[in-house]
Amino acid sequence: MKNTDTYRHLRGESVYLDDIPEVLGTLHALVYDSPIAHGKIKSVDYSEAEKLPGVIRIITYKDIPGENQIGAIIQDEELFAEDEVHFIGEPIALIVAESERITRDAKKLIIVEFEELPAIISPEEAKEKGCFIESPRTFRIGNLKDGEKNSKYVFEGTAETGGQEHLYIETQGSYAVPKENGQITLYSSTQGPTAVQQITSRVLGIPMNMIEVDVRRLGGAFGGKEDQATPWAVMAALGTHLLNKPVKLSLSRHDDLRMTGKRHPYVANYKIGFSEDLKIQFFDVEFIQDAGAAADLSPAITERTLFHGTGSYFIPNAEITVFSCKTNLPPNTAFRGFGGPQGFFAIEAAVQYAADELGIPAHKIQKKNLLKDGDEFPYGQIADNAEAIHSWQTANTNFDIEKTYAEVLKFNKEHTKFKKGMSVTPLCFGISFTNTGLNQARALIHIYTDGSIGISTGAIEMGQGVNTKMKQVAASIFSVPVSRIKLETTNTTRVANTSPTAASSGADLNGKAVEIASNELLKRLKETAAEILSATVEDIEIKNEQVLLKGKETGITWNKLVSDAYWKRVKLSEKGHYATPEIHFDKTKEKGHPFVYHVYGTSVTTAIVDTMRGTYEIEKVDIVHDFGNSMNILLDKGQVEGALIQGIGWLTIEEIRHNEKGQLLANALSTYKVPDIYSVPKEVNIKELETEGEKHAIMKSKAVGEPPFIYGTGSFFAIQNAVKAFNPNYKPDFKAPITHEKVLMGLYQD
Ligand code: LUZ
Ligand code: MOS
Repeated sequence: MKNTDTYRHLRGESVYLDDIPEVLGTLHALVYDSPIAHGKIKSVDYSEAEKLPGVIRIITYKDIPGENQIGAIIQDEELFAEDEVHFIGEPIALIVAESERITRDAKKLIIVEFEELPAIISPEEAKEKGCFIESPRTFRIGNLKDGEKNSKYVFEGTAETGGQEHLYIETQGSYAVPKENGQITLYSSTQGPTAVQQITSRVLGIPMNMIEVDVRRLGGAFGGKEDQATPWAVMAALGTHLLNKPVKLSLSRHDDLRMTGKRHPYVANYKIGFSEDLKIQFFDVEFIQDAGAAADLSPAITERTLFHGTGSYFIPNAEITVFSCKTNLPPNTAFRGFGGPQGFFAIEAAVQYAADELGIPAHKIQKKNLLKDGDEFPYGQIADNAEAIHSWQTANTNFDIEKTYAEVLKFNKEHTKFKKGMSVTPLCFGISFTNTGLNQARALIHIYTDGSIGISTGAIEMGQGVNTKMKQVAASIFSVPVSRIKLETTNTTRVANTSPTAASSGADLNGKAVEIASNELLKRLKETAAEILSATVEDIEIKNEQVLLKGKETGITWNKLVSDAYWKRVKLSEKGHYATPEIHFDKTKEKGHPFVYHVYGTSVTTAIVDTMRGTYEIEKVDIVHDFGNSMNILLDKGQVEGALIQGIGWLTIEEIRHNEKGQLLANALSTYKVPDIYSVPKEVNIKELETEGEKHAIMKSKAVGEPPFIYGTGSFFAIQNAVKAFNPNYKPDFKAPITHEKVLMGLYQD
């Protein structure tokens, strides 16, 4: 089944924030932001800007009726800077005018004087100076000393990953419309409508029930709108609150690139030990995370790095520490994988480095250390239904890892102008918000008297197809065609206290809530049918819009049943509430059972490098992925392909750079290269791992949004291996991204 939005997307008919018709009298807003990375605000002069015809008001922290505070996990971030600025792009004021054009002209007339302070641009410097977002956290299993004792080979090294721009096609934005009595309807391109509502309430000093957040869909998000959609919505709402007029704030691409956070860059320093037979005996790793100037979601992202510090391997003795470091850059934020990919890269770099030193292919080490049932993760959870070995073996059966490797060797013997490299990537990704309390969702279902169905959930449609999945859940329970079901906007008045659509859990959590509500309604309708037919409920079935009694047609259609139920005054609306069972985590011990299940998989990547130019292509990626029992293989394969290419982009060509003043150099699509059609592997094969499906996943169909991002890891090592095949003097540095320039330098390093 296709994504039910596809037809309208292709015709340009789908409605995004900018497509909402503006109410007459709508004002437009633009943010005036800090041009320096760190400093004191000495003086501000808005007078010239205020005089410009069409400028309605310039709003600063002084106009905030509630708290000037937008921090969600830690309250350490002002909406508008008061005395000090901490990064380039930090909002200082909001210009509200009759048109967007006027706001831009007014911005040029604002004069602010700063006293510049030293800026910290590197996380290592922040660590040395003790600038942290929170105290470092460590996960431990076994004992490193035992591990060292049992090790024949010990290696030490460093692995680094860079930032990444989300590049959602729809930039951040919001539109606030005043309603009677000070109420506000807030349209926002957000993954977290409740977060927007909470923070707006805090800043405006009005209760949450005065603010209705409504979201039709997003033009992409990738984590960038989990937390960082909030400030723009709060600003629009503040404008509306102060002026009693509709206010729209939609970021230009340049403003969005400059002002919003990215994926967190990490530096990992590790020590790893192996027994004679190449079993990992210990892994001691310290991650230095660049959090930017405020906490944002960094404490949660730190957690997911800790949880994925041992990758897909069982390591009996491990110590994983993350230092979340405060720098003078825009606060980094959620991005598909949420700290997990950075963890995976470090352990895979350690394994690859060890393999290089030992003169063997990395897959020989990987294969020996895969997780199996009964193995303990460093956070205390015991692996069950582990598919690491199964997916590896299935990859081997279908794609013959040794043969692929032998072919690469053979190619490299016969060619010098081009060299190839291959790499295997095992995947094991934990599903559930690591903050246990967030693992809940609600759905509201109405069956109308004509038999059509309307569903509201807390899930945000951002192109991933969650609405299609919600329709599938209800359609299968009611046995009606999907076309009879409408997915309503995500709206905090209909479904309250939503968790963000994040952590790959949108379909699971909201789908389960739809399932619960649908089953309740179905039960009621069956009881009604039993009453009409003077039969027992157990003998009633509803199938293909017909009521069956003991398997035989009764002539009662779905429409008639619904209508009769209404006239019998049966409740045709239901709210479902789902809370993930079995999960818990004790932060004081750093142990528990945080994930309801894990997603596994194995990918095999082959890359080819042009040894004269340093350019490369990903030739092929063969994937065996654990979908559980996919409820929609088209959508799910789309997620795997998209995540794979986004992962490849992160580790190969996407390079976030700042100058020493903290200015973003990669500030446009001319200076920040994202994957295009040429970056896409020439061949991608995705095979479904055969499993029984997962009972805690919606319709046994496992979460799929983030896990396959990890498959991109293989591109880095495959390219690096190709360079090694050309230049025996090459000293790989395990610093991602491995850009074409870096490859060229590596090819001719001596
Ligand atoms: N967001 C969050 C996430 O708040 N908690 C998580 O565990 C998470 N994981 C992945 C992506 N977003
Ligand atoms: Mo996310 S990284 O918003 O699941």
